Amino acid sequence: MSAHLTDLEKCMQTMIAVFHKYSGQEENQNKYTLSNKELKDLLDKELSSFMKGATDPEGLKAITKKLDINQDGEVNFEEFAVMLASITIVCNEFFVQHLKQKK
Ligand SMILES: [Ca+2]
Ligand SMILES: [Ca+2]
Repeated sequence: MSAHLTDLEKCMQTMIAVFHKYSGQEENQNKYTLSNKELKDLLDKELSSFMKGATDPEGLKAITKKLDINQDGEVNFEEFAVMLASITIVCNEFFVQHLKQKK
């Protein structure tokens, strides 16, 4: 099946797979949301270049607070997707700036 997916479809599949890989790490906890610890692990391992220095305890607290739209203390997939979208938008802005400078 995955052989027929486009790059963008694969990207979405990866987002979902990565989220669930970390959201289910803690046994006896909610398998479908990220706790603080699971979020830290995910950011450290999967977004290490983009999140440099952001995962110290204070930085992480600030990130979680911002992400936790429904304020249940955990990050669900919807909240995670919003975070990825925000980071991607910032990356695109850098990319466009870079292209404009090239002219
Ligand atoms: Ca969890
Ligand atoms: Ca939440």
